[in-house]
Amino acid sequence: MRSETAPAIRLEDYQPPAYRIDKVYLDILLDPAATRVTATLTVAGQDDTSVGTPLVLDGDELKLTALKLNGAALSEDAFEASPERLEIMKPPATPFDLTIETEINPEANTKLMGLYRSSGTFCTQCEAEGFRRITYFLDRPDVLAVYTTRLEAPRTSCPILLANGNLIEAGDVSERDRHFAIWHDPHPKPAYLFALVAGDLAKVPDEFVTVSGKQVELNIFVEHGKEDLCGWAMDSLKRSMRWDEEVYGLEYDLNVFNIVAVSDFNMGAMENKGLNIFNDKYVLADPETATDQDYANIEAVIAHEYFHNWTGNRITCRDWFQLCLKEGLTVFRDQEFSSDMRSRPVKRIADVRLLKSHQFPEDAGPLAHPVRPRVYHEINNFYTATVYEKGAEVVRMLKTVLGDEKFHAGLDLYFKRHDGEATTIEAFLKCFEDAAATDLSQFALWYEQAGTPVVSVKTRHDPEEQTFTVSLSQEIPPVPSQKTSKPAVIPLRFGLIGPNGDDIAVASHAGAEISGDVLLLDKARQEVTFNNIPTPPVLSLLRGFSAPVRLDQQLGSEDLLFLASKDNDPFNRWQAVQSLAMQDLVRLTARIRQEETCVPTEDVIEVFGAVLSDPSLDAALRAQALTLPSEADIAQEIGKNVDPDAILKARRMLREAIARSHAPALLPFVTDFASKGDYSPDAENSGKRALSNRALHYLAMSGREDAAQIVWDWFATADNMTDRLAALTLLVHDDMKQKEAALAHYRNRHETSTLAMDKWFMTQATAPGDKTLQKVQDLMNDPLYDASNPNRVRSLLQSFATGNPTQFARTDGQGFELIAEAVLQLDKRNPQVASRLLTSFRSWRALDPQRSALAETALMKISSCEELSRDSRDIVDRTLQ
Ligand code: B3K
Ligand code: ZN
Repeated sequence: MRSETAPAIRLEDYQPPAYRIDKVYLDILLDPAATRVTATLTVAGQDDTSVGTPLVLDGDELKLTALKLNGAALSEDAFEASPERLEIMKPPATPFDLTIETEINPEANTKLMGLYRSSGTFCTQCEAEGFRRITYFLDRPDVLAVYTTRLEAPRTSCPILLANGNLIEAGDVSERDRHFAIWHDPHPKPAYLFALVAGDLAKVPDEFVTVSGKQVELNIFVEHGKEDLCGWAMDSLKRSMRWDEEVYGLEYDLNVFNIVAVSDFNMGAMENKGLNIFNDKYVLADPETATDQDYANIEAVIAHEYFHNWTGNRITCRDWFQLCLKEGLTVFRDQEFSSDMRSRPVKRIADVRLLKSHQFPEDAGPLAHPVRPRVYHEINNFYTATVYEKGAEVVRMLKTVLGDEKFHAGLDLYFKRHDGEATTIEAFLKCFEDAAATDLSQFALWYEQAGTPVVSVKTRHDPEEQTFTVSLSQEIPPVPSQKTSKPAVIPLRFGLIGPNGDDIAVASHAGAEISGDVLLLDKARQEVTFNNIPTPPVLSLLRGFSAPVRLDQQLGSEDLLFLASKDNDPFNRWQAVQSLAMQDLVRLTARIRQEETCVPTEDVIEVFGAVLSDPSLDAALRAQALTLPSEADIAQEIGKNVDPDAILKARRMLREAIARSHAPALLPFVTDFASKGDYSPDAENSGKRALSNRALHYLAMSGREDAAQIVWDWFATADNMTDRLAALTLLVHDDMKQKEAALAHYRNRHETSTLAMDKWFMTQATAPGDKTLQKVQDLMNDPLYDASNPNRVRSLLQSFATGNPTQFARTDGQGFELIAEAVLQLDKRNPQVASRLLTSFRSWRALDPQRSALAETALMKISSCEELSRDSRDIVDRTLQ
């Protein structure tokens, strides 16, 4: 016996709703175990065809306690109610008010969807389908209503009462100690953007004056005592608001913008209209507990949620298939914001690293799906790297293909034409077609086809004709569930580099459309010839990673070395260093597997030395270039029959060779680029810290006798979390003798900071070495471990499954078993957290036969569970497909 797979929902079956809900009045009496929700919905038939159509509202684990139509109780035979649906058989033909009373138990809500409690605070998460856990509703994004929310609770336990929109009334209720607040949101919105928060929280206030002079009250609400950790988030919010005005002409549209930080949250944050709710990990920071990466993430997530106010809230999705309409576009916007705030090339490298490490494997495995999927069983499983990150790449390509001016004209038209609507990808693309007078039907394939295209390149120089010919082809590797694929439009930013390192100006060419430095590949095969090229150039292709493709260019090490030192595109310089390292790592892995002796090539070692001390590169860029491809990256490159142990050995071998060769040079980089005095999380200072810690990472393996001492001192004297965590990671991952002392020291110092302790759990879970499995098991019994807190589960189990390839894929199968067992346990409590953890099996077929058989056994065990949630059932079914 196994649980049933939920029915498939298909894009092609989309039908507009028969009814509109124009207004919603919610009266919510908050109580931890028995909250009473009275919803009055103003409902009207969409048109004449609705007459006589039953009104079917969605519910999820609901208990109906009363029901009235236009103020009169409905007779029992006029409706049918179950926890999952409420049907009014014959609604009136004219607009009517439906009053629904439900009783819910926030305290017992462990799924963290709908109304729940986090550390005593009432909060909500309604995207995608959580509102139906609060009241019966047409819970779909194309039903837009104006919401008024009245909240009532005891003043002592819940002095703060928040909902969407502007506060219009507040006061005491005659009953002792109770008070109320009424919030009104004038902007019609889908139910997934509804939010409320009630509890005893501290308020960090500020304000913002919009470009047209409107004063906006800004508040961040946090647990008492954490007020001092909100400064960076508030600063990021104000910069985001200004940036959206300056770059897109988009102004904020309510009197108040509230952010609430909670510690139990299924994902990063949520863009509820006027009331963003955040995982506190993306709000709270000080140098003592947050790393530079945390600061950068906070800046990006605050911006992302704020930018949703227009891309997502003012213009929302018609149905959940269009999720990338808001997510891809908003990720693109937050990436651009961070690029403007920081270093553009460094941000681009970080984004591409993320795309390649998260989205490429998804696209190459059983969970592959198009940026706009056509079918789903559980929508929560589609908040993926493909929808978000590849979705953002598609918007970026649109900009590259159209050019800045036409791209912005298209977006302006989109905001004008669709404001207040729930719309589609087709309507979005039509705005660019109209604004740029162009045809995007082939470009639209990026939304339809799954799989990462492989672009193959060959070049040839003819000295007599003085021509340089580039032969290009594109192909999408086979994707299960996708029978055929068509050639996409692939914008390839490029340069032809002459011997002195300068780009050659291209005077004349034939065979493809080239605009500026962008070549458009839009056929399966294309040959482009450049004229008047007397000496053979080096082709720098896919500059800035102008398209989410794999490049098969077969550059020799001579060309890569040339590009690594000469390419004036910083991204491709970084890429050349990475490609050199990757080639060597793949070669070393194969040798190690064959038990042949091998050593890293001198080229790679030299290029790392050159990068380290190249003053023309900024520190952050150097740190990025000096970071070897991860074990998972190498596994992906190898693609099949993967042996994670051999990869780990190869990677350590290369790291050690680099470290030993450059041993004398390393220490000054550690100390010269170290933080001095005042901490600032800005691009320059965090870049310096990144380089100094990268140098320390090599120094630890350099063979210096005092290496361990230097790392320990670095740890013990660090005055910020970035340095402290970098050293702790070395002590633990390199199994240095002071590691236990360091872990105890860290725990002692940070025991009261949940976010800092998440790092402590993660560091141990990702340590290579066969003792880690036992360690993870022990940590699951640590008093600080809490299986009900998603951040803690992710810091221990998700980081083990995704960040510790050799131990997750142990040849005794115990790594897979541990995670499978954890998935089954978590699934009963919180299906979203469980199904996310389950996706860590997605590359199981690429492992060697012994390991993939063990993974399959673990997956089968999950699959045979009788009471699996819809979320986990969907993932396990597709993973085993
Ligand atoms: N829109 C939310 C994600 C909701 C996830 C629901 N399972 C956060 C964001 O993308 O901004
Ligand atoms: Zn988003």
